[in-house]
Amino acid sequence: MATKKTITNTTTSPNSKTANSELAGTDTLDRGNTSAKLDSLEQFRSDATGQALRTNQGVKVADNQNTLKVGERGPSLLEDFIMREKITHFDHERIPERIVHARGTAAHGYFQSYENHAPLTKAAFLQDPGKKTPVFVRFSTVQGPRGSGDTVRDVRGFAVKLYTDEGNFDLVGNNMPVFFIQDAIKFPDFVHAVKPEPHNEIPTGGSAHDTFWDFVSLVPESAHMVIWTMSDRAIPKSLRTMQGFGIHTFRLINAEGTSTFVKFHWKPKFGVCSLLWDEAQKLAGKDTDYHRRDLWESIESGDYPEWELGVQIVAEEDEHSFDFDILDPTKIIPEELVPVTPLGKMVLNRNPDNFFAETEQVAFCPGHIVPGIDFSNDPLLQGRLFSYTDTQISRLGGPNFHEIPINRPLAPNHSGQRDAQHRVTIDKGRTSYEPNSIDGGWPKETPPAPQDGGFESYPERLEAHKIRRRSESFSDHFSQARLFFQSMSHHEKEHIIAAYSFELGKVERDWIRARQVNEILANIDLELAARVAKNLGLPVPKQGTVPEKTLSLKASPALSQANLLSGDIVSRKVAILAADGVDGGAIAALKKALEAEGARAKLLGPTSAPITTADGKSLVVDASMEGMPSIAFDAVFVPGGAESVKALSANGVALHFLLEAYKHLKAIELNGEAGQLLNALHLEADEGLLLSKDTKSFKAFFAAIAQHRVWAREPKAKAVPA
Ligand code: HDD
Repeated sequence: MATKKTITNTTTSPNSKTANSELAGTDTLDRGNTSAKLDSLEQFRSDATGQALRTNQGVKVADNQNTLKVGERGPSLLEDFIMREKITHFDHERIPERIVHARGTAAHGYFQSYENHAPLTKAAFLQDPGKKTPVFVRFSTVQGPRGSGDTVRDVRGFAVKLYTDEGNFDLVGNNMPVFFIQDAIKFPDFVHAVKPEPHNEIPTGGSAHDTFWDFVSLVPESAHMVIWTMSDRAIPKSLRTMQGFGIHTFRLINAEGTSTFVKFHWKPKFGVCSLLWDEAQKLAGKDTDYHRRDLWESIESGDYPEWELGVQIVAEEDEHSFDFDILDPTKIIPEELVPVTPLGKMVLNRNPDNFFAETEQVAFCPGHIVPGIDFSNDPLLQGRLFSYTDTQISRLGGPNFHEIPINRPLAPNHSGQRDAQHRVTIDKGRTSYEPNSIDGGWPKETPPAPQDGGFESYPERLEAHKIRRRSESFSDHFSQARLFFQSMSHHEKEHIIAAYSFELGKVERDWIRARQVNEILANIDLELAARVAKNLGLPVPKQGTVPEKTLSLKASPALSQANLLSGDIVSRKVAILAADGVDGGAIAALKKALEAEGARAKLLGPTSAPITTADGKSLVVDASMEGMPSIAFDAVFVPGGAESVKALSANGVALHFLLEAYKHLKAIELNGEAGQLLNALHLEADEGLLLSKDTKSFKAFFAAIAQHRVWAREPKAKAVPA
């Protein structure tokens, strides 16, 4: 007994102060408001509240501290079934991570149709505007392992599972509308090239390495997708500020059996915007979970991420009326040619209860469709239909992964399929075959809609030779990459040039750099090729190697993020920098104005200790300036108050905070005496660095925040060492 007492005393109750501060300490950027955070953490423990600790066989455990031993100091006994069960289970806690898209985060929500889309599709979830169809959405990066950073330069997965009344429909897309390859047989080659190199498993979470650039410079069909990954789209500000795309052309089928080709689009309510490369790199170190945390916190605080689902519709008879093939997954249909028709909205309003059970075990498959939706012959999609179920068999340990709660359809499933590893259902009765006469023939086939809703494939008529060949209509690899580049705003073009220069600068082999510049970039755009060549010290190419095809469209404004902002400041985060002697009235006025716009403020002090205002009031700060760096905010406000401003002028952390926000082109307002900080910072006011005398109106400040960045400042800000 004596031994047990000693050891029990050294363990820490999960509700003790030490345990609580350890939990709070895992939060790299946000150490403010610990008790509120812990309250919200408690809900995730509730299922064991008031329950005895038991073994998996239901036996109550009397001692969870000590192995069964021969005497207090003797060897442990093999008969200790409690210890062995615990360790055995622990030893097998990990399952294989996804070969791609391993790093992810997810949320629950619903989809609601705007109206009855019966003329387009018989899919029930697109018919009744009153119906809320549950969804589970998993966002991911592609290259890095499960523990890699959120803000790396990469494609983001955007996988949506809709639990419709007619079965699960998975729309397994990305935040970019095209893909690297045209045929699924090239997927393992592409993935082997982009993944960390096999000899030293470097780099984690990025594509700036030889094998990736070797492959893409040899495979021109990747040119269009690679320019998207070199653009700001590959460093989204948040998961809720990304567009999503189904990429492939699909079919929608109505009750009369009419088929229409469609491309799926998700448009975010919060607008489309990105990090700057310097921010993305810093965040990858300072807060690996930056996107995960933002999604989680936005849902907890009621800023529900929302997207509009739309489709580009192409009638069957127009299949061949474009200067590209609509079956080619490396091509977009420009929105200027076929606008997006809105179908409904998706809202994410609930965080998962358990990461492993839901986010890790969810199994998506592009082959999960419902009546009213069908595939096209896109050869990439056709291959995907096989790969996803196959991968779950090793990842989730067998073919019964559809029984895991997060994968279960809401619609009942009586398939006659039986047994196999991890079978959970206790199938009753004696028949597991069809037809049968013992169970009255049940379960029976269902005739297709419009009567009863059995799935029927679109009876497309096909007549051709069995061959391994790529269609000639898939052979133009550069026109749309050029269209993309030429549709960018000035700053977006500059970022693309910088990204190619950065990535290729990390490539060790000269011939790979040169091939990418001469055989890929020069065929996209000569200015792009010349600028990158110059940055790499390579000869500037005079012309491309492939004759340029003239497209009917010169630019597509819908491709530029500059045209995709939300126009408001809802859920934007503003840092207020203050020290003792601050003008408390200015803080209150700003907070009130931000609240009215749906934006958020955090008060940051020199340390985490409360500060005292000029009129003697004590203010609790949300964090210290070091604890929550400027990269976690959209804008900065410095209130007046002579003493506070004097203290900030002499505080290196505060000055760095402001310089970094300036460098990252954020809106900054210096109020009252805080205007004096301009001298200490050696900066000049501009359209987003504002000086204000009073707090009557924050109109100019909020307008600058709504612009997301002060782009005009970018050339100047590059010279600022922050
Ligand atoms: Fe894939 C996962 C998206 C081509 C094979 N893919 C995966 C996920 C997304 C995509 C978002 C993560 C799903 C989740 O969150 O669990 N993949 C795409 C898109 C593609 C694409 C948009 C092209 C348009 N994928 C693709 C091809 C193949 C695969 C051509 C194989 C032939 N993808 C897989 C996979 C994964 C996967 C190996 C890994 C884990 C999983 O499926 O469940 O089967």
